[in-house]
Amino acid sequence: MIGDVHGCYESLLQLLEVFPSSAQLVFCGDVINRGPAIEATMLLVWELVCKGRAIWLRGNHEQHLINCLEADHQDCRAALLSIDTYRQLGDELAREWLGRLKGLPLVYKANGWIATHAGLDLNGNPDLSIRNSFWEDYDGRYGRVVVAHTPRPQVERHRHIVMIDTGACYGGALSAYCPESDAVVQVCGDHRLKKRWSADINKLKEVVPREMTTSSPSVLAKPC
Ligand SMILES: [Mn+2]
Repeated sequence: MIGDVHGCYESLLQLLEVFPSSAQLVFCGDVINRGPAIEATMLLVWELVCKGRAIWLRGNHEQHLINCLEADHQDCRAALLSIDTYRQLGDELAREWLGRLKGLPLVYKANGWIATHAGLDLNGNPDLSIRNSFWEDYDGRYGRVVVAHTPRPQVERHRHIVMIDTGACYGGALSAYCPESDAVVQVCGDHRLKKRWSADINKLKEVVPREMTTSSPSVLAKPC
């Protein structure tokens, strides 16, 4: 499980170097916005999805971009221009991503634990922005829930909830958490790293397909 990447491409590259190519990854949403290299980050994560190595869950930031791209009135122009991803990609490229973003799942279910961006509502449905009411009321009935969305100084393991976002784009770390082993791996957020994303982005554009052609993510249903 990997917390909010938020365009921190360098951090994600460093984190991925830690894992063997057989590692099965789940991005817990909010891959986009805020950070310095959003398109490169999206392409890198999408490449992993296409190879069957990763699941990219939808976060509130992906949902907001989808909503604004789909709404077809003047108010949304201003909303779109306030979205970092839209400003970095431009209108045409952002709209090219719409189909891929709309295909992102809201929840990932494994054996004894599930993952979603922020939490579950009272009916057990994923809510991409929920905070206190989930933390206070969730009784573990759907298993342990791994969430991101709310940055913490460190990964927090609570009785029924694990919070894995450590604010990579705010000067914190980018964290990965393995629910089976309870292990945490962290790298620095992008603000401390040398930038090499601009050279990588053209290479990524050439090799990353726009549509997902494999059906292999089902292998991720098995715990690692
Ligand atoms: Mn979020």
